[in-house]
Amino acid sequence: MIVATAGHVDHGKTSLVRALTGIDTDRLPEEKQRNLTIDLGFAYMPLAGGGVLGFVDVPGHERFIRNMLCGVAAIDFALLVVAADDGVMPQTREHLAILELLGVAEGAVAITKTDRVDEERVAEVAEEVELYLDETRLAGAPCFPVSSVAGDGVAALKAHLEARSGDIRRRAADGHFRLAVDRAFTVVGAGLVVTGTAFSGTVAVGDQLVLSPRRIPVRVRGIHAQDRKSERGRAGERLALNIVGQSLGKDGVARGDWVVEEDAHLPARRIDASVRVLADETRPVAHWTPVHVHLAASDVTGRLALLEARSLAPGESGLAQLVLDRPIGAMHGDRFVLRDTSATRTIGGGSVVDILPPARGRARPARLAYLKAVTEPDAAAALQAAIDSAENAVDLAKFARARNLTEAAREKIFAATEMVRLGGLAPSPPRWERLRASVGEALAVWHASHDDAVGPTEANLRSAMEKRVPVDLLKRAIPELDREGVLVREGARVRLPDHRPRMSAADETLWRDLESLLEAGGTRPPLVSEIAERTGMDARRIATFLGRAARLGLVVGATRNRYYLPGALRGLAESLETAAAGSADGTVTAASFRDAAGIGRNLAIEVLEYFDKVRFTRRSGNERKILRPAKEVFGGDSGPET
Ligand SMILES: Nc1nc2c(ncn2[C@@H]2O[C@H](COP(=O)(O)OP(=O)(O)O)[C@@H](O)[C@H]2O)c(=O)[nH]1
Ligand SMILES: [Mg+2]
Repeated sequence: MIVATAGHVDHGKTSLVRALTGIDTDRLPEEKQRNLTIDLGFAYMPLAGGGVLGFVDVPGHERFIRNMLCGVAAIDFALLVVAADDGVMPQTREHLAILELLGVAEGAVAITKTDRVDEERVAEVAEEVELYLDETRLAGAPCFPVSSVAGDGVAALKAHLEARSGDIRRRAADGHFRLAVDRAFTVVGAGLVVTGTAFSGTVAVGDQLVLSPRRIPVRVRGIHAQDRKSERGRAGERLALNIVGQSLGKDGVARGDWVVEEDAHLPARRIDASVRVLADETRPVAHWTPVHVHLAASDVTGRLALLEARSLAPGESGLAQLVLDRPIGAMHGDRFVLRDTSATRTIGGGSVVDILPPARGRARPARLAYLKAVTEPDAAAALQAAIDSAENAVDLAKFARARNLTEAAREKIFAATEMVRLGGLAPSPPRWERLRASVGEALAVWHASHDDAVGPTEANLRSAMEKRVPVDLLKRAIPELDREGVLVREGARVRLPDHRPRMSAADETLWRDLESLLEAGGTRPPLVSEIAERTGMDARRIATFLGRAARLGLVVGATRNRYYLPGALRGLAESLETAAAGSADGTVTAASFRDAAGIGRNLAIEVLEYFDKVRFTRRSGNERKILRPAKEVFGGDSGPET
């Protein structure tokens, strides 16, 4: 368990940590000289049960709130320190507000300096603190009167912390490993060491990680977990990682960086979040207000884009996008605090909802519906809600990445979700039904007005649909609709399964003549020019007609000058498969194909080039390899589009 102190400057936080652990956390010379905590201090207390209690001692002075924010970013337990003589002071309240914004729900109160006042005063301060706590998650936290000087009450507080460390549920170690760096220094003989709290996942010596957001690869050479040498570390622990990396400069790492698993490296400059304005702010917060965003150990400036209203009144919450001046590491569920740009006041805070917003339309109704759905903390429930409320479909990969879900976790959640999976896109079953029906309707309407054509292209189909479907959704839906028998794909076109294009009477007559010529030619059909010679017709007219016939799926144009009946081409493809089967390594040469097909060398080469073009085969040197079965490329009752 990690305990952080909180409270006004000079109220005895550092003294109390020393009384509990024997460690003076004010280690900087300036801190000693001024008798004032400036930066975070760390102390560890071994527990009887074998565990270790970690303490983060934070500065109370308002000038160093930035450091305080870094210290309390990922703690399990807050120790609110209030001096019995002073009572509640400005940073008592501000720290409490920050703990509340960060969602800290476990804690205790220490009323310090009891040696300076009488019992009545202690009770009075305890009551005052209790009132403030009442409106927070820390309501009802136990109160311990202590004197760090005389030692009174310290043992009782210590016993309470020991007891609590056993029953506070450890941060779940799922997700990819993420460590928020709060210090970096060089140790003689070891090299670079970074310290921080692990937000998620686990780490082991030897792991390859990246320093984010700059994406510098590093390797873990050694680990200290809760101040003890260890082979591994996990979420919720304070870790010191000895890291090495090729492109790791000496002063390459700073507070605010992350050390993460590659998959958790997702620097974000625009972060969608749910934001709450502190109730004691005096004015509403307007759209596009400049802010300091404190998230984990990072502190970055940016703007607050409100998504639901023009402003948020004190005490109000709403969806917003943090538009940052530089990218930071963040994941769904990370908490943050907002301060004003002169960094003198805490305005509010909130939690990250999504780190992969669309390039445009951040406040579109469909987007807001998605954000509202995925605000839900439970990933499975969030996904189901997002799919159920989606106008179209949910991008599964984006959902999973923004929530730092591992491969195993995502598959488990996906399997339990009611949805239709079209690759990475998932509409709800009812949405899928509607999409299927509207594709069917659009095709029927299209066929009715284009009865001489095979069917519309995807783009034609999309514009024919009453309600425009997103391009990527339609693209992924078509293969599935083909599988389900709703439509048939013919090259770039689609049609209803029972649709047969009709020809004009003139074309019908022409077709009867040409079809018999092509049929007679078999695997060696006559060239367009030869057909023209034989029939005495204009070559251009024949070429135009055959082009039309190709769109109807009656013929396939292997070149501009030669058209095959689909069956003839399928026959040639099967000959090629035979030739391939007969060779040791499954490849085909022009000669082996020529022999198997019984056609001339030049024609064989022409056909092979066509096969390459439609990706039935791939050429490398003198050989060709089959990429997919002939049945898949040339199967069905009409040939493919060329
Ligand atoms: N009499 C008395 N003085 C205390 C006690 N705790 C802290 N102090 C004094 O209060 C001053 C501030 O204490 P410190 O621990 O630095 O406060 P912090 O700023 O909250 O960390 C120091 O001079 C301490 O010696 C206490 O329990 N009794
Ligand atoms: Mg201090």
